Amino acid sequence: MRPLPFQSGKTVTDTPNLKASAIAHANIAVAKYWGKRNNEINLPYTDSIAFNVDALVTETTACWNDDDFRDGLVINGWEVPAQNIGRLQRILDAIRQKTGLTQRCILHSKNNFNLATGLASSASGCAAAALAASKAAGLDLNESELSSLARLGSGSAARSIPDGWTRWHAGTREDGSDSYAVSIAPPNHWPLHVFVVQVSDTPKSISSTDAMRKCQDSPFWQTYLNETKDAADIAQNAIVQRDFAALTAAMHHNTMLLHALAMTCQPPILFLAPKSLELIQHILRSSQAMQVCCTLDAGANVVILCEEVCWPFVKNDIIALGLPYIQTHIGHGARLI
Ligand code: 2P0
Repeated sequence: MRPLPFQSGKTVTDTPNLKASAIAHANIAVAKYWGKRNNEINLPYTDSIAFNVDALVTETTACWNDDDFRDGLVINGWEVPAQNIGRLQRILDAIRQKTGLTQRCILHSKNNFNLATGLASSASGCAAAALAASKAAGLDLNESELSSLARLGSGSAARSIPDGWTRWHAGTREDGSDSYAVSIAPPNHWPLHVFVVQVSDTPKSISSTDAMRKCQDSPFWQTYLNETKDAADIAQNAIVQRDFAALTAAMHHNTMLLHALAMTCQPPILFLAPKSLELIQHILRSSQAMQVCCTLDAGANVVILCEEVCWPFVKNDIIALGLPYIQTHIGHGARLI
């Protein structure tokens, strides 16, 4: 990456028209999305369930203009090389196709958390980009259309569009028009505390996209698919009924299935770090006595959910391990600012 200014020397403030800004939150899956029936437009095999994380935010300004000869992305003040913006390109191309716009789009994005450490920065990034760029292009998409648009950039971004707890319907159509996320409960439905524990700040050694592809060659792939086919229904019931024991069982089983599957790839994919395991062991022990559970996505960082009365104990466990953390709540969906 190289520093600003962008190649034309212009900043987005030079072209005030066709401009909009949006924010979106990262989301963490309770029932995971893992494996694609279509790699080009990110269509999953199974439905997934997630919650938005209030404290993990991407803010993006999109500006369409005639001055740049190609689309561009600037993250936290650094220009991303053109060859690395393929995900966003799919979103922007879809907007051009819908609107007939011929202009290029420059996106300026700010994350308040580390990129590519398994904390779903591509989800919040693509969701904020889809909302800002479509609005700036004059489109007024409904929630499911926006969720589908965000999905083109990164599958999990579909779930950062709706509010609170979300379900991404895998859909069955080839064109993906029925593959989008909806809210199953607002953020205040269940006042749980969320701890995002930073076990590692080093980028992942493999992207989720590549890891998913490799997992389909594991000897346990079919077993994984069979075992997870009802995971979204089970997780949704637990959330709707605010049944913490059921949520714990669903989340722990789904997390371990994914990580066990990854370990059975050749060569093995190990997302966990020693500190992740240490913290998981603490949480598994604690979960026998209080309402606390945890999950990891495709990285070493651990995300913990607990009931209001438990958070001081959970916090002490994390502090005892000397790990940095963010304490937060279930977050809202993407919105214009
Ligand atoms: C999830 N993950 O449900 C699962 C669990 C990681 C582990 O969705 O290839 O970055 O861009 O569609 O969305 C991460 O996958 O992958 C992810 P692409 P994405 O949250």
